[in-house]
Order: sequence, then structure tokens, then C-alpha cells
Amino acid sequence: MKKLLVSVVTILSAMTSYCYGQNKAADTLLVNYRLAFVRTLSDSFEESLKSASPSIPIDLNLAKQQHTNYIELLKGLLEQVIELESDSNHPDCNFIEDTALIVEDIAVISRMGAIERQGEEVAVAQAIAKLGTKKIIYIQSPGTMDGGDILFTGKHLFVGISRRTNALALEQLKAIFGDKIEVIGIPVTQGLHLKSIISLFDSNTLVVADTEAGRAVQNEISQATHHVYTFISVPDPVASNVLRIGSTLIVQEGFPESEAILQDHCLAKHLKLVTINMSELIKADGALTCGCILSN
Ligand code: CIR
Repeated sequence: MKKLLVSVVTILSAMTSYCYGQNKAADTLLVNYRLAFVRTLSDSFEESLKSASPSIPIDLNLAKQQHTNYIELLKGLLEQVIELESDSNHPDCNFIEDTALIVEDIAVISRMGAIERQGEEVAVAQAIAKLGTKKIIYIQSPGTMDGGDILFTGKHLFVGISRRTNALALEQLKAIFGDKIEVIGIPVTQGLHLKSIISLFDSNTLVVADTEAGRAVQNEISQATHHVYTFISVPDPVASNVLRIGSTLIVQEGFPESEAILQDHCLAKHLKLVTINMSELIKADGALTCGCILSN
């Protein structure tokens, strides 16, 4: 009996470490990006789209400095950062995440939900094509998609159905990825994008805003995935958008309560938390993920 018990325990512990190993491997693969595309902040940035009414005036020089700091931070974490020139006809062009989605060897080029932003994707598609390693697929009209609505966890591709991304784009994404990854639509009732209220901590853990909209998204995700994710709830919606690259978690500076919560989780998972001040980009609804397109 004792022998049998020992064998069962041994098998169980072997299974646990195998699964842990698998998860760890999946996690590493997911966040160990090799390169990022970024786009210089335009001189016309003060004219960017803003949801606040009245909008808060932007300090352009400070915005440029903060954006440069962000790019420098990425350069320290990645093998390659490809910087596209700004386009003054597109004041929002530095928010490059919205223009395309890269998942492994597939790049989906957005048809962005805000008409003012359509066209930003042209230079981005050209730059991705130059890599020569990605199959490029365009979202077709009348589908609209902003990259800020796409949350990829390795297991699932969550697609925020928002003011910017519609159900037709969701159908197209299901056709593109559906045979490999489960693609799930998540209604976004408040805020700009899905990732304005939820983002990736690791392949099993998501950071979510402790707001009505955040809780609604958390419930949707939990139910649709049979509760496979753990959620880290933070009080500041802006701080719910974190940027995970390798073993570093980039967090917005200036939200101490949320930062303390994230720091505890980082310590538990041996991750390094780094903060960055993006006050001027926040005024144009910019989050941390929106400044880059990451790729392995
Ligand atoms: C916009 O309204 O499209 C821009 N002002 C902000 C885009 C932020 N994008 C993102 O978080 N993915």
C-alpha cells in the first residue's frame, strides 16, 4: 500500500512538473519577443484623437521625450527595434499597435476603426513585409480592427468588440487563426479598447481594471474559457495596461496603489517591474502596449 502511495505521489509530481514545464515554456515563447516596430511621435501629435472632453492640453516636447524614453527602454529589452518615420498627416501614428497584429508568422493588417487613422497601416505593412518572414493578411471592409482590441495569450486570441473593432473583423480573425487558436469576441462597453482595461501579465494571468467595465470583461473571459485565467485586479484603469517583455513588466508611473499590487506579483514570479512616465500620451488615450508591435 505504502509502495503504491509513493508511486502515485511520484507520478503526480512528475505530471505537475511536466505541466509546469509546459506552461513555463509556453510563457517564455509568448513573451520572449525578438523585435518591435515603433513609430516616431509626430509634430502634429497635439491634434491626436482624444476621448476626454474637454481634452487636456498636451506638452509636445514632453510627449516626445517620454516617447523617446519608451523606445530606449524597448531597445534595452529587445534584439531589434525598427523605428518607422512619423507621418504628420497622422497625429496618432506613434500608437502603432493599432495598425497591425503579429502572431507568430502571420501579420494581420488593420482596417482601423477611426477613419482619421486609416492609412497609418500602409508604412507598417511595408515594414513588416520587409522582414520577409510574415504572411500578410488584410482585414477587409466593412470589417474594422484596432490592434488595441486584440489580446493574445498563447491559448486564446481575445477580440474586443468595441467602438473601433467590429464583429466582421472578429469573423475574419476566426477564419485566419481559428484552426490553431481559439478566437473569442469580448464586448467592450466602456473605454477605447479591450486592452485599455485588460492586458497580459503571463500566459495564465491577466491584469484587469477594477472597474465595472473591467469586471464585465473579466467575467466574459472567465466564462468563455472555463476559468483558466487568474486575474490581477488594479484600481487604476491606466495601470491595467502593462507591457510584458521577457522577464520585465513595464508599468505606468504615477499609480502607486496599482504599482504595489503589480510589484507583489512580479516578486512572486521573479519578474522585474520597471515604471515609465507617459503622462502626455495618456492624454491622447495612449497605453503602454499601443506604442509597439512585438514579434518573435
Ligand atoms: C486613438 O484614439 O486612436 C489614439 N488617440 C489612441 C490609441 C491608443 N491605442 C492603443 O491603446 N492601442
